[in-house]
Amino acid sequence: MKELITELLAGNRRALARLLTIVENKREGVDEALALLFSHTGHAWIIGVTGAPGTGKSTLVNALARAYRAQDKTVGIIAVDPTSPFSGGAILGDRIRMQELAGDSGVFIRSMATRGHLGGLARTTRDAVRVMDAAGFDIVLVETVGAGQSEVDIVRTAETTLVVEAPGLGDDVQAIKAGILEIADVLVVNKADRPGATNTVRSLKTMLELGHRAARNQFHHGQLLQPAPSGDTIDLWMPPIIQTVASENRGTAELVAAIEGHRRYLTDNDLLEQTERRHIEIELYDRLRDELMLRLLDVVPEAMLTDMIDKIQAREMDPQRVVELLLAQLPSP
Ligand SMILES: Nc1nc2c(ncn2[C@@H]2O[C@H](COP(=O)(O)OP(=O)(O)O)[C@@H](O)[C@H]2O)c(=O)[nH]1
Ligand SMILES: [Mg+2]
Repeated sequence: MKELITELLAGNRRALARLLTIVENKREGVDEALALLFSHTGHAWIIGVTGAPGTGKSTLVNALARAYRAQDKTVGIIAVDPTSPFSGGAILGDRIRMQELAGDSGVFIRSMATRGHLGGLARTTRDAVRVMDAAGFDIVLVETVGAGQSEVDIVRTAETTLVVEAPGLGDDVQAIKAGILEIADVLVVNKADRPGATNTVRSLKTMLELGHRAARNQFHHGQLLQPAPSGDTIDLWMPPIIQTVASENRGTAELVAAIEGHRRYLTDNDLLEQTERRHIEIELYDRLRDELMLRLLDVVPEAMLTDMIDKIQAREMDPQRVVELLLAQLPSP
């Protein structure tokens, strides 16, 4: 394993691919691998790209990757999307665009299966990002379908999160439904070549301004959980709305500038450390929760769980009592 990590750090792509497979399938040695590479992480700029299916996330990721390559930055891509053209099955035009990247040694693309169970997906993705980070990529782009809590969890650990909308996908604005607007650092209205784009922009703007005002009031009442490290009152970040036509590479430069603007906002206000700390906090709690659950399931037979559910339903026991009973099954340290 040590050897494999050494190869990864030296930029060996085969080692990278192998480690990603180990992480994705939770193969033996995964914990050791992650422990060994951890001290080499924390350098990549991680950009989460989320939104409803078909909004153009993969196309956008592709356009962004090319823009960053033009700046001579190396790019790792993780697509957590079963319909991703990165994982094949795409229509021809999309596949051709992807292939341009595939021949470039400064880009590495990995799509992840979504068969992961509850919460597992967020963890696996986070670990995969970490492998890419240790491999030395300047930028890591993570594409997820913003449809549920686990997808939101994934992007919660990105430095900059893009929420992608597109006009003409049925409902007005998908972000409200999924509740992902609040995690957006940059809002992208892709498919701006389609009718209705201006309306999408307008409704997003209204929602943003409402949210921003609410957050500001909180700030003024001193309730913001994490004030600026400098002690100053800093302006809250207002997510810009960028219109793009990803399939024609239009608006990409503006989007790259917006991402850079967000990065500068975090850096200039000394918010990077604080952001990282929050990410670590979230991760630690996630891992603890997962680990405790696994340990519990190790010692509690499934029949017992079923029995407890019966008892709760029959009103013979209340849920909290059951929790305590189950926890009592854990071996004491
Ligand atoms: N008209 C138009 N089509 C686009 C645009 N961006 C992507 N598409 C197309 O929309 C479809 C879905 O794109 P994809 O990137 O796979 O969306 P994802 O599901 O969000 O990853 C593909 O056929 C793309 O070629 C755009 O800006 N305008
Ligand atoms: Mg996709």
